[in-house]
Parts: sequence; C-alpha cells; structure tokens
Amino acid sequence: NPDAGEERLRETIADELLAARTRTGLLTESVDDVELSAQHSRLMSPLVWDLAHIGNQEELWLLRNVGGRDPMHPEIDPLYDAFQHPRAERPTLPLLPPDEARRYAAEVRGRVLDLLDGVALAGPPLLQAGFAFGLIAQHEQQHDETMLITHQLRTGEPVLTAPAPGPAPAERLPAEVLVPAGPFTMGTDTEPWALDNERPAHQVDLPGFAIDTTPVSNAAYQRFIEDGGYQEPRWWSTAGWQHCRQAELTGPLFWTRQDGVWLRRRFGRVEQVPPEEPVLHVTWYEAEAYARWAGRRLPTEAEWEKAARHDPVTGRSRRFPWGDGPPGPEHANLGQRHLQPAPVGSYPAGESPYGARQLIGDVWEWTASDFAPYPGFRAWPYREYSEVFFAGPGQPAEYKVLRGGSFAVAPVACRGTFRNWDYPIRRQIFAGFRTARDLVDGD
Ligand code: AVJ
Ligand code: FE
Repeated sequence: NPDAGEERLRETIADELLAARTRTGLLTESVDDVELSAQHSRLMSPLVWDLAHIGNQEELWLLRNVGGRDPMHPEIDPLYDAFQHPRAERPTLPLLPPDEARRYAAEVRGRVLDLLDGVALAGPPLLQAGFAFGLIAQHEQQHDETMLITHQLRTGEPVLTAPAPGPAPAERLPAEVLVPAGPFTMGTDTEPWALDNERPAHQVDLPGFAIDTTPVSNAAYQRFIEDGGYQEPRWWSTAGWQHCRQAELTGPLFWTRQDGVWLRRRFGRVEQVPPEEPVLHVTWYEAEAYARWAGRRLPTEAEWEKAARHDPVTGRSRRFPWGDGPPGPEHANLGQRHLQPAPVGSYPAGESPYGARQLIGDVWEWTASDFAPYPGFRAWPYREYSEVFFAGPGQPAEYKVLRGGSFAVAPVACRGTFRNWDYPIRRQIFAGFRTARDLVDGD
C-alpha cells in the first residue's frame, strides 16, 4: 500500500525533526541568554547564531523552495548565510536576540509541520523520499554537534550531564584486522537521504591492507608523547612540524599535565585522562605523526569505507558495519547519549565483517585523504554544501576527510558512506583516528 508507505515516511520525518529540535533545546536552554550570545571561541559562532541559522535554513529549503512561500524576514537572510560572515565575525552582527531567535525557529517549524501534512513525498527530486526534510533534519543535527563543540570550549560550571558508557567486554582483540586486495563498492546511489558528496556508487579496487581493530587509545597516544613524539621532527611531515612548533602543541586539546599525571577538561569537569578511551581532540598532523612513530600510516578514505562496509561473503557494501539495519544502542555510541567516547573494544555487536570495531560513533576518524568529489559527482541541491570545499584542478587541497561519526553525531546524519571534512590543524572537533599499513608477503 503506497499510501501507508508515505504515511510512515511522514512520521519518520516528523520524528527526526522533533529529535533534532529537542536536542537544540537542550543545548540552547542549558545556558543563560548572556552565554548564548557570547563567543566562547573564535573558531565557533555564538550559540544564538546556530539557533537562528537552523531556523533560517529550514525556512529557505522547506518553506520557500519546497512550499513556494515568501520569505518571512528577508532582511535577516544575509546574517545567517555562513558564506557571507566567517565565524570570528558573527558576534559583531546585529543578530536576533535569544528570545526572537527561539520564536523565529519555532514559527518556521510550525509552518513546516503544516506543509509536511499536505505535500507529496515524491515527484520533484527535492521531495523524492522526503529528501529536503531529511536534509534539514541532518543540518540541524550537524549544528547540534557544532553547538556541543562550543559547549566543550566554554569555561565555567558544567551544565550538561549524561551517563558514562559501560566498560568494554573483557576479551583480547587482535590489534589489527586484514582486508585482502580486491574491489568494493564505495559511495551510494540508493541511500535516500545521502548527501551529494556520498554519491554516486562506484567500484574501487584496493591492494590488501591491515587496519587497527579499534581507534587509537589515550594510553597508546600517551606512549607517543612520553617517547618524545612532540620533540621529534622525524615523525612529522614538513607542514605538520611547522604547525606543531608554531601552535606549541604538546598533547591533545584540553589536556594538561599535573605532577606527572595527564588531566583533561570535559564539558566543565576536570578528570584524569581515561587510558582505555579513544584519543580525542587531535589535529590531522598529530594523527599523521603518531602513525609514522608507530611504523604505520593513516588509512585512506577508501580503505576506511571498505573496512566498514564491504561484506566479503556477498561482495556487497552494507549501510553500516553490522548490516543494513539502523544504529541501536548496542551497535554504536551515537546521538549524544554519552558525553564521551566508549572504551576501545566496545560494541561487539557493531563489528564489521572484517572484525573492526567502533567504526561508527565514538570519535570522528581522520583519514589520509583530501576531500574530493567521487567520479560522476553532481552538486545537489546546492554547491555550497560540498563542491566549494573540494580539492581539484585549480582548487588546492585544504580539507582532510573524517569518517565514522562521533558520540555527538545523530543516527540520521550517520552511515557508512557519510563524509565529513575539516582543516588538518583543527582539533576542537570530536576527532581521533586509527592507523593502517600495507600488507606484505607472509600476512
Ligand atoms: C559537513 C560538518 C563540515 O558544519 O561546516 C552545516 C555541515 N553544512 N551547515 C559544517 C554543514 C552547512 C558542515 N560539515
Ligand atoms: Fe549550516
């Protein structure tokens, strides 16, 4: 029954929009209006900018583009266009004050739910399988992760709480898993809410490689530090060493050393660095240096995706490491259920066919690859989502790809094909990494 299918899709959309708004509420109501309008770091917008930008993008894509409505407040559009005003500049703009920003986002949402009731979720490409609504649910959740980063950067009394993840199962895992040479399908043509940069599906033939079973732990990363990793230019690329010196890096962001013990600040609480947790808040350059110190390298983006999705028995690529079903709490640490990654080796039910764990959730994983289009890429529905960030002829490679998603990523914005990107010097994002190596005779 096609009507029942469309009804279910409408409910899914309403649920995803509500989940995003509930989370936005948590992130914007846990601080007072002064803090909401303050800039906690030059790398981030004031939270109140994210809030109105969420409403503005929703108005633009759903009410105007899909619904054909007139702009509600055309004069505010330029304020919330990310390309017109870099983050550092946003606190100086005449932004909507907190109450008005809340009212605006709520008003847009009310009209969107009315629109959703009557619109056909088929026909024009923007409405196929409710794509535009999926785009907006993912957009809000991505900004919720951005706002959570702002919360991590802010100083002062803690305002967010969540239970800690449980311990990893007591079992000895192999340090790495082997992925034999051969082709696999990268990217997707069938994922209904996949973004343009995940498309199209294409075959990639890879030489054999080995990849870490889990992300690199704090304990392993501390060995790199204690071995003088930050004093040894030979582990670093030229650009990496230059950045390490100039930024005076000595360890992950938010770490301090006191009486020989590493401490970290996490959402306003200072605690001892947990050795078994994946390392978090490192730059791409640090990940690269660690890998070289360990006699290894970062995985390419294609290697990461093959390790995460390829099923060697059927030859097809799964939506997620564990299969095609949606992420449950047994599979992965997603959706801000916890405010930290789970210990390495957690989530055996989320294992990939090759036996790698925690590819989805916990920490974004830096890959060796520059952010570039797949063969046959088409910008959709706007160039500014991905295309303007790509490396290519005449466009220098500025961004490195991150894969897998962090504990702060919502399931709706997470799948085996999802691609994120950032500058190699960034470390306020929830990024860690795992390492890889080529296979050699005898493996
Ligand atoms: C995909 C996370 C790099 O936050 O800049 C939000 C997502 N795009 N609004 C970003 C995005 C437009 C984007 N990243
Ligand atoms: Fe945005």
